[in-house]
Amino acid sequence: ISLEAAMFQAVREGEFLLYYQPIVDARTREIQGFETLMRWKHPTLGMVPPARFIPIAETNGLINLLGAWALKAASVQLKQFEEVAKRRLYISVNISPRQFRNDKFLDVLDDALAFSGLSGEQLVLEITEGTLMVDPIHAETILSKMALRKARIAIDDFGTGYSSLAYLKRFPISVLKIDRTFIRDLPGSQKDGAICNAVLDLAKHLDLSVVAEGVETEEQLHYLDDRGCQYIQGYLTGKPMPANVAMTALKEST
Ligand code: G
Ligand code: G
Ligand code: MN
Ligand code: NA
Repeated sequence: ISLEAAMFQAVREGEFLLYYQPIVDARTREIQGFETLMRWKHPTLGMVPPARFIPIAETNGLINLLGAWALKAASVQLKQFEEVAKRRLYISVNISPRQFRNDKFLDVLDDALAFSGLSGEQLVLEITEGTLMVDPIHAETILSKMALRKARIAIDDFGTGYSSLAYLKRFPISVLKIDRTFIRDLPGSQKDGAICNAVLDLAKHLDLSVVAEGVETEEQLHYLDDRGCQYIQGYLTGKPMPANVAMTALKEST
């Protein structure tokens, strides 16, 4: 059977899981929150990477079902993380273009918040520049409704999409996630360094938080910390991990 057909079966069989990657304070390395990353554990194919199944789900619409489940399950999971950590944390969830455009999206968001008891500020929704640019007028409406619920918006893969900086002025955005392609060759690459500095400077003046993605070395972390990047996400400070492993990481982080 095709991968697509297998996905419908996988939903019924409960083969989709959520992994969590720590987002840490660059200076203290204390875990501040987690990005939720979907995984598919197929009985014979093993772990199917999201790069293979998300585009299919985006095409056939299954992303709406999977995404609603992820948002709710991750919100509930965050409550358990907070019990272990005994402090406030946040959860970041990727929202695909099709989910963002879906009429039911705000209901899905309200349902996740009500069911989990999280407050809106504890939820970060990661969208790409492309998602915003498909239909900026519609995006503005949806984003302002999300802002009413206090959910925060992060621009994922910042700097890699086709967009204008004007949207940073127009839309209620809280977080920029610097794409890992700009981090990979730090600290050696002058060009990447200049881009990171420019993003950090822009964020500072617009009062946005910055998360550097794909940080794999101590040198990269120090370079970013020295330039005022407050939050780090990457293999250096934690790979995407199952919830039980994330709980152990939290116990060690607090
Ligand atoms: O975990 P990994 O780095 O393999 O993820 C690859 C890509 O899949 C990420 O860039 C991310 O945007 C996407 N992805 C992972 N989990 C989710 C999810 O729950 N929802 C959506 N829409 N995309 C996801
Ligand atoms: O597009 P998005 O930012 O949602 O993608 C996150 C993806 O980046 C996940 O698939 C995750 O597995 C991957 N990732 C997270 N940290 C690192 C890292 O330090 N290095 C690399 N190469 N990939 C990473
Ligand atoms: Mn992301
Ligand atoms: Na990203």
